[in-house]
Amino acid sequence: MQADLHSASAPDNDWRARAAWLTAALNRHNHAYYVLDDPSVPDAEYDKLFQELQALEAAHPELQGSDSPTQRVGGKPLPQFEQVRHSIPMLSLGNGFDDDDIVAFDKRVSDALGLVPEVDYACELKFDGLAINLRYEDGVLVEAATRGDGSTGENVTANIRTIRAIPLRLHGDRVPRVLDVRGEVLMYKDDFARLNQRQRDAGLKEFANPRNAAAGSLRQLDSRITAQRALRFFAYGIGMLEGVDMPPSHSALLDWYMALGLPVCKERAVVTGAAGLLEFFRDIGVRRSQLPYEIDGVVYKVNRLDQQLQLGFVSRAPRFALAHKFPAQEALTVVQEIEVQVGRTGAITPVARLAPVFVGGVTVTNATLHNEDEVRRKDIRIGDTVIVRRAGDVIPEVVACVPESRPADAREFVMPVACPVCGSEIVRLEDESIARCSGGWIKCSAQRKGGLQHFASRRAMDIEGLGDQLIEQLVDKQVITTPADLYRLGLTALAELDRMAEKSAQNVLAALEKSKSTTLARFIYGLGIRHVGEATAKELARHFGNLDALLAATEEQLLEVADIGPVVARSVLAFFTDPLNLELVEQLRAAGIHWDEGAGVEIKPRPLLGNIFVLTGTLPTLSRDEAAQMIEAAGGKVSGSVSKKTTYVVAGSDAGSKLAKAESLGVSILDEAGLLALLHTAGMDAAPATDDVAIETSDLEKP
Ligand code: 5U1
Repeated sequence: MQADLHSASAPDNDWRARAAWLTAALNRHNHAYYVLDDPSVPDAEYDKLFQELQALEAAHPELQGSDSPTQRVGGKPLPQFEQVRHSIPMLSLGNGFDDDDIVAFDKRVSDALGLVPEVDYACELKFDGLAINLRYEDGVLVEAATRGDGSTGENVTANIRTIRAIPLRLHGDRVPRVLDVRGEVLMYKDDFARLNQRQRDAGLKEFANPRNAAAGSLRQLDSRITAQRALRFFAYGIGMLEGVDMPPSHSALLDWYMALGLPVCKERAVVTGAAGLLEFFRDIGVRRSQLPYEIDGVVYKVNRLDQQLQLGFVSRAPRFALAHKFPAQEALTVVQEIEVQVGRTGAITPVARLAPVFVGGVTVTNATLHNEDEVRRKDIRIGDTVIVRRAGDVIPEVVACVPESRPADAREFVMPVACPVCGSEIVRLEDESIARCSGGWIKCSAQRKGGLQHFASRRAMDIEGLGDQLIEQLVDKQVITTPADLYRLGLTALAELDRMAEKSAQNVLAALEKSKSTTLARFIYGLGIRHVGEATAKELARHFGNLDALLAATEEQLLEVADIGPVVARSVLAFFTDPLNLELVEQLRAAGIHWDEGAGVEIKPRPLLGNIFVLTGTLPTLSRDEAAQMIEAAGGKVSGSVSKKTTYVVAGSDAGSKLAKAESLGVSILDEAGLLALLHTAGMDAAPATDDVAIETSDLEKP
């Protein structure tokens, strides 16, 4: 029976049937969300079904099939990845960079096929991710391996099973005996930004780009960490196939994959000849920045399988395929001036004004230099020739200068003493890398604009139609000063702005009204408290449950919130003790901003609060990062040096001077087993926290 999710006739009297129904329903919802890109139920509904299935499986473990959606949460950490030999090697692709390369490719192909004047090609995207082989036997996912060197990869099955886009069981009536699906694991740009925000909030290292984040997430020995990372997958190739005939063309293969329930990217086309290839390339190039994931080019494959076989291979790449790469995203240009920009927290960022240069499809005239120390470290001077990099949508940055090209009159950057916007003094605290305008948002319109733009942004109050330029106008014309003023705006004031028709003004007012119904987490995030990113705002909302409890929180109480350390706690406290901020909060509440209060106060246990640990030497099974995560999850702090304040030194093999110092100071010394026992006694699960550790990943998987 194909029971409808919402149907009252869904079986619930018989637990076995109910579990089967829940499994099917959850798998269907995963497919709708991750493969069809068309969610079928709200998240809360999905969670309810998921929890019901989990409870049923806990009561009747024999129900827990390997394709159950509950099996995507990750399992015990592996000591290492096993090696897997690919039955058919995973090949790489030849590259083309300009129109001539593509015309030459098409000519090579049509000449080799003889008498074929115009060849049909399947065109698709070249994802900036990690190539993977998925082995399905009788429709069940049995093994997943990285590309590795093409012949041998690593067994990452446990991690791959956590990716909801990947079906654990294939659908339909043409399920083969054996199928190797090849494709790419990647991370969407939005998910990458959220992950890095979480890394920042937790004081952890950020990932350089979505590809590194995807690679780092997939190459985790602890699949519970992978399960926390939003990874995606697109299928684009095939290895072994048994039990079903090979489809006659590449496009038919991808259609079949879709029928099997595998995710296939919808950005694909079948075109004819070199002209068709170049048209596809240009079309994707124009839309590249709007795609939700990063790509570094497109891929062309001769569409007909018999023709592919006829063409064969050269060394490790097929003759029938080519990657057409986008131009390099780095370029050389000259720094004409270095000016400073003022951010919403008053942060002063040096910005290089550049001689216009074409990088990765756009003309760049400005690039961030991050902060004064970076300018000195990279030794960038006005007049220098520099390398500019543009990665996806990220603000272009100056990577390095070319010292040989430095002119004699190159000038050093001098940090101004006064804010270029409001004239207030620029100050830089001793232990901070960032200089700031001391004007605050009352005096400094740049901070006002930044704060309002942040408040209205999608992840905060999500006020649609209230864009950055509109806010700039409203501030410049002194129509608004604070976020509370937004809710006092009327049709006349808005309609008087440049380029604002009455209909658009009405839309903005409707969006403002809609934004009043929000969540506590969005509201806290929207306030723009320093060091409070989205993840911290969520933690604060979850922990305190209502705004008044947060407003009344002491520093000690703030420190009890998961992942909040002294710097964040002091920043939150300072924000909520400033009378102007308190008045703003009250005005916003009075304007009608509301959320569901008292969603439950969840206080995570922090049994090791106040204990300082130092890790030294190599532990037998845990990495230092893992041990540190476990300690911090239990409320302990990890320090780099031993002192009288140290509570425990955790020592592994080859521990050196830190161990000796601990002995001389009489500090308690634990080995790994001792640490695990301590965590166990403290009631903490002896497993690394599933939160994030940024792992430096090399370009291991890239052909
Ligand atoms: N889209 C796509 N990416 N990609 C990468 N197709 C594709 N095919 C590949 C590779 C390495 O290889 C086969 C042509 C062998």
